[in-house]
Amino acid sequence: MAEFTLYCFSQSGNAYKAALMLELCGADWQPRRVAFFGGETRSPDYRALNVMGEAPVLVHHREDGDFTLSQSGAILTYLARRLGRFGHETEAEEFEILRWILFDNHKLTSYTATERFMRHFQNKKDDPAAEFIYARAKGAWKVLDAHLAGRDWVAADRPTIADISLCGYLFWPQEIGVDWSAYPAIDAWLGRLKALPGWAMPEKLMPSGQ
Ligand SMILES: N[C@@H](CCC(=O)N[C@@H](CS)C(=O)NCC(=O)O)C(=O)O
Repeated sequence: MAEFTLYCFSQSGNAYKAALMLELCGADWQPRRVAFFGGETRSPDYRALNVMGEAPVLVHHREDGDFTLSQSGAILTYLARRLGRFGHETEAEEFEILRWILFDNHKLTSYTATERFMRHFQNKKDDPAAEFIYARAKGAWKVLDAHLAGRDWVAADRPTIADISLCGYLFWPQEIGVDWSAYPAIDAWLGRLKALPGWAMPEKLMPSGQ
């Protein structure tokens, strides 16, 4: 058995954050497909694994027993500590990383993922709610673009789990309805992420949840 099992599916940018981290670290891990579109996250068995009913869930098979964790931000923080990669070196960096992971979870990923779900999976582009959420996502992209102008990485002089969190949905520009040339700093930063050894698209790392 691999050291880590990740409950995931390829359409999930949140699961991708954890899968990408594992892959970039060269960790010994295996995906466990979540049949998301078949409703698995609503099943009693899944709720017993994660009361929040969400993917991803990481299981670390440790000598002292299995350690189970959900929430991509918590998973990334745990993996950075355990694997010694993409974490902070100073207290200032620790809180800069936390600040951006919180912004990502509250604003950037949440609006981007919801907007993509309505646009791409439900074809609800003209729905007023979808328009509102799209505007909120664009606002978050503008914040990230402004922050990245003149710097290579989000929270330090090297890639950290803040970068890995924020990029979760951004390699699907068509599905989220954006042309990154309008956000040049994000465009360049996504190029730097793609150049990291071990980088791969979500579909290469995880099975489909369809
Ligand atoms: N903040 C959570 C969000 C996780 C999340 O929303 N996952 C989606 C799949 S991308 C999910 O399982 N949603 C099920 C639901 O909301 O009922 C994280 O970062 O892990």
